[in-house]
Amino acid sequence: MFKKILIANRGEIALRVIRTCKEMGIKTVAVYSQADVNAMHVRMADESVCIGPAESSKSYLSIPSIISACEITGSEAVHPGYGFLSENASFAEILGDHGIKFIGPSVSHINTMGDKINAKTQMEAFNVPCVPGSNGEVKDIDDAYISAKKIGFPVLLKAAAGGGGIGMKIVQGIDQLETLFLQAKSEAKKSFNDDTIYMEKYLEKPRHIEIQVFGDGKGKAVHLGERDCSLQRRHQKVLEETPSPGVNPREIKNIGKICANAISRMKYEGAGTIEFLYENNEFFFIEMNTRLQVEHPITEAVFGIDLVKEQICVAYGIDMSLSQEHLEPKGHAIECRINAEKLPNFSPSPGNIKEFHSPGGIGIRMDSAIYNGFRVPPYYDSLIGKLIVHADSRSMALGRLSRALDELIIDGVYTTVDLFKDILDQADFKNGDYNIHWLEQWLSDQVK
Ligand code: MV4
Repeated sequence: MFKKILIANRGEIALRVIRTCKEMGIKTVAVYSQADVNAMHVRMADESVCIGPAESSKSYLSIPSIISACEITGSEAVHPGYGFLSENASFAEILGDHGIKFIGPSVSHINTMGDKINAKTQMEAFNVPCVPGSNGEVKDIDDAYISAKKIGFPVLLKAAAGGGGIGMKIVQGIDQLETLFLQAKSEAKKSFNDDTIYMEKYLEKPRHIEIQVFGDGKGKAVHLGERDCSLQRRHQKVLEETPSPGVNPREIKNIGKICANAISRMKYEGAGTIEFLYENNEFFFIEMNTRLQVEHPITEAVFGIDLVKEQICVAYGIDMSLSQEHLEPKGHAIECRINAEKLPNFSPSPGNIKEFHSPGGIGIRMDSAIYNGFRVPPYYDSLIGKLIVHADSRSMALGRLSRALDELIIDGVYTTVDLFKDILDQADFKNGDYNIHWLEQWLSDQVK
């Protein structure tokens, strides 16, 4: 097994990875920016290396600094966590050139899935159902008219280099097509320095359902059910749950099998997430993420596994311990993302944590890197913790979550904790009756 792993991340996910490494007897190296000198991941790791100033671009995104940190410490592998360099193919490639193992999929899989058109083409080739669309780039306005006519309005223009909703344009009718196509192109150029645009049928009220997959890189692959990530605001997920209250287990088994087959045929290595929109009992592939996701703990809860341990094992070349016939989800899990943010605008609320008390008891997992006296820096994203509950049924999980939120104390910064108490009181949420627009609609009704 690896003797030493460097974690190229910060916050709760750095701790998450360090915990598994410790349990496996692997030494850990933390990297940190000058703003994170007192961060918990630095204290928890066996060694630590300062990799630059506060700004991410000069520290957590600095490939040369991280390579140097690996060489100085003799790290054999790097876990990238999520965000930062986790889906950066050049990073994975340069690590490889230095004889350091990137804990994640191959450079070519990261590249393929990073281009949303290639990702769709690849998935379609493996019989994964996709949103009807342009089958590739929409090159010019003539092309746009032809595709829109074939697909039928409303259509959605997306950037091939995109994801996260940047540069997306909903086109309701033919008279708006030219303007919005040119806008989409120029926004994509500005954001990604790549103005490649494609087109899809716009689905009006879908749920966002993602399937967790895992492969050994040699053709063995499994799926680990779904996560319903429909509750989001401005493309930031707020709460995730599994199983989805809107999809039945038989449908999940079907789509899961299709996903595992695709992962097997492409010889994908490690953890991945295949994202779908789900409407009128149908799944439509939109994107694949080649990283471990923020919300992976709800999958770990219902399957009783450690995804980071599995990642490390396949990265080292040990035979995958997961097998589909032994993977049966149990109960219900929900994650709340605790952000240092002030409502109603969700504006970042960095500052000093005066008091932090984590909830405990049966079925509670609190993943966080804050502590009493910790100063939440203003430079990074505002996630300061994740509260995950697991119980036998959805209604018991809701009761457990409500209890845990009451126990949780975070003083000194504004947080999203009270938002979850309000969401739990809504009949639609209790009934599992929501789609990707529900949260924003409800939030805007609140303000009125
Ligand atoms: C869509 C869609 C409707 N129809 N594609 C938003 C971000 C990007 N990852 C994909 N997104 C969407 N793609 C088609 N063909 C609606 C969205 C979308 C969305 C998707 C998932 C979760 C929340 C969302 C919020 C608004 C729009």
